[in-house]
Amino acid sequence: MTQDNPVSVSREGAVVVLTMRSGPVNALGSALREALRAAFDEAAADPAVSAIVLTGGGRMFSAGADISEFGKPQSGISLPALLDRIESVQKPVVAAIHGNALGGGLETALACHYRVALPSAKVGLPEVKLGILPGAGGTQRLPRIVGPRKALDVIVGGAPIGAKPAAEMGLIDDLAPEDGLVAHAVAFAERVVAEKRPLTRIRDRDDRIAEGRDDPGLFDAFRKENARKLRGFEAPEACIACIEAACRLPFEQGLAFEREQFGKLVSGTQSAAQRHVFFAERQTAKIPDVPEDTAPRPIHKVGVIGAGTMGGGIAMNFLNAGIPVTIVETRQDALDRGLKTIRTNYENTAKKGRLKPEDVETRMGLLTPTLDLEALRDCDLVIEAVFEDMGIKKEIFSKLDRIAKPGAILASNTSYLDIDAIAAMTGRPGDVIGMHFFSPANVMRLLEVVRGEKTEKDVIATAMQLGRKVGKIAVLVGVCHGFVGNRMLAQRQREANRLMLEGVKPWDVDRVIQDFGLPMGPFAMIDLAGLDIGWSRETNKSETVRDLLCELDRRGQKTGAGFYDYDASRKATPSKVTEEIIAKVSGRQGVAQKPASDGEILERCLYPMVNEGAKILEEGKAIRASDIDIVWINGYGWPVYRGGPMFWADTIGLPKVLERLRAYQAEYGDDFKPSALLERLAAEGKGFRDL
Ligand code: TC6
Repeated sequence: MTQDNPVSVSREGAVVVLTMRSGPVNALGSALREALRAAFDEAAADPAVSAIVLTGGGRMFSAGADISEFGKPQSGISLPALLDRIESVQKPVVAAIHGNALGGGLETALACHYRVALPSAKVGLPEVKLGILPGAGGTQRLPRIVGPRKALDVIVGGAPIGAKPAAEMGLIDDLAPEDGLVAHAVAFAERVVAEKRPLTRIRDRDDRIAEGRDDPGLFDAFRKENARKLRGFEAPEACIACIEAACRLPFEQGLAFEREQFGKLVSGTQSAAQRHVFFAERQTAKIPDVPEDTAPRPIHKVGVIGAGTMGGGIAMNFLNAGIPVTIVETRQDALDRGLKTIRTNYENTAKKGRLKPEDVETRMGLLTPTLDLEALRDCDLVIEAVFEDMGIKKEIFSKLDRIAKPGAILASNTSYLDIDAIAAMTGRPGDVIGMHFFSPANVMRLLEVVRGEKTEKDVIATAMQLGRKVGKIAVLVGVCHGFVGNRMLAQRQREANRLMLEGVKPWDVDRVIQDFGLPMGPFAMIDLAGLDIGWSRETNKSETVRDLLCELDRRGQKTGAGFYDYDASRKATPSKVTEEIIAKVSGRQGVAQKPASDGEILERCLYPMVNEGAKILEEGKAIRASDIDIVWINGYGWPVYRGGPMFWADTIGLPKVLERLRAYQAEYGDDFKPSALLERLAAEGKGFRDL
């Protein structure tokens, strides 16, 4: 075998050990599949070989099919054909699993006659998250070992499971000691040979699928239970149908059904979108002028200024990761309230069984509350999370400049304000950065890391890595009003308001946006956040719908009414009062009343966002279009199956987006003026993907 053969072969007595060695995750690309076929053929044909152990070199067994090959012409043996070959070998084949066996990786292990794993290993079928299904027999083999009910959880849920619970389900035959996987698997294989055990093929089993035949209602029950979570996604239903088929059809016919379903999904837009998101998430970590080996500054202690909803949520991220936090407030009652909220959050998580009761105390024990800003002097990172007032922020940063130790990173959680102006208040602007968390900050995955003009590279590297360490997806953005997420959101809000004044009901705008796949529409979102953010009775001009709603104390969900009326369980119903207010304001402003189709509502709300995204790229405020997609998916609930606003625009085709923007520009003016980048890409027949 040549040196770069992705399968290495060794012998332990009469047992052959095949080790996959391909890239960081042993993705089953065409070269590895071909090499496995050759190695299995050779070992099967060699009379001196009694059994075969298949294992992975490096960090894991295998992360599955090579995702980058999907949507391209296939070369070499297909994965299903390879697995047929492995299953038909007339000698025991034992998979020896460490790290991960995911997707096609686990399907490969399921085609082996036995599976041995380290207790620390994880197995799973996460294909559904890529908008596809386990298309190499996984939907047919898994239910035959674990039963259809568990198979639904594993395949439709997509979350990996530990080797121990997998062993309890019968998915793993034997657990090996952490330091002796291959030796254990070889001994296992030798025992199978010595005992002359018949070769078990999962395809031949049908005891476990009886559960699905006896209780066919279990599939509909599962559909109903998960309807909300699965709304809009195509792959989960296809997965369920395949598992149903496994219970109903002979193995070969079930496989054929699975192939057909897989083919439809893999060539569809949803899967393309979800694969785009997989790679886009990983891209965010790559910053062209900040080399990957840039040494981050050590962060042993974090300071948070402000114990309100934001500050408390931010602090929890670090406490959860075991990093001590000093939290500062200006008044004792506000500090007490903030601490109580954090404790209650932890206690509620513990009640749900997601946190050990003793961990509540461990985490609270890492938190030091204080009214004294000077207490931040030993912090390696200080995050300011007070309300959005430039004057106050400037004052805090000039104080921090005096208090914080040299080298400490000074961050602001501002959602809109100019980081450079804040940094200018210090004598160390290179240490200043924006860390914009999204509310609730302990839950939302997005972190916009805002790079100021003078921010040092190692400060950027530290913020990005720390974000990932505390479980966030960190995206680097530049200084501009609202950064990436809120800057684009403002476009949608402006157009939603315009539609409203033209007589389109807020609930119709919300319905269209929600049907598109976002968790809620613009008006429901304002009701949730509170209409009075940035509004006060003193400065009220009674000119806008919001002013008038606030005057009536309709400040959103928290007051039981906003654009909608809310009952005690916060269920929203359309409001006549709101309708009257809208009619009054639009009458006063002389806005012509004009109905809009659902299609127009969608275009007018979302195309200006895409256009703004293009301006953000033009100005270099985001590194790449896919970073914008990640912001919208993780910060605002943009449906993953639509791949983010920029990917979505590509699927529509930029010439069409451009043409509609121009049409709206003719009617409504320059709010719809297409960006130069959009014009250029459309003219060149390109998309954001080509940047
Ligand atoms: C399938 O199997 C379908 C079967 C049916 C067929 C008929 N392919 O995530 P990391 C890359 S579908 C190609 O940073 P970690 C990744 O992009 C597949 N590339 O590492 C990154 O590249 P970069 C079902 C892949 O340790 C590098 O490897 N399987 C694949 O944080 C390192 O990855 C899955 O959905 C792949 N399958 O996490 C599992 N996987 O360095 C997908 C990774 O150029 N993978 N890469 O940026 C994962 O969830 C994670 O990679 C992990 C390791 C948990 C395995």
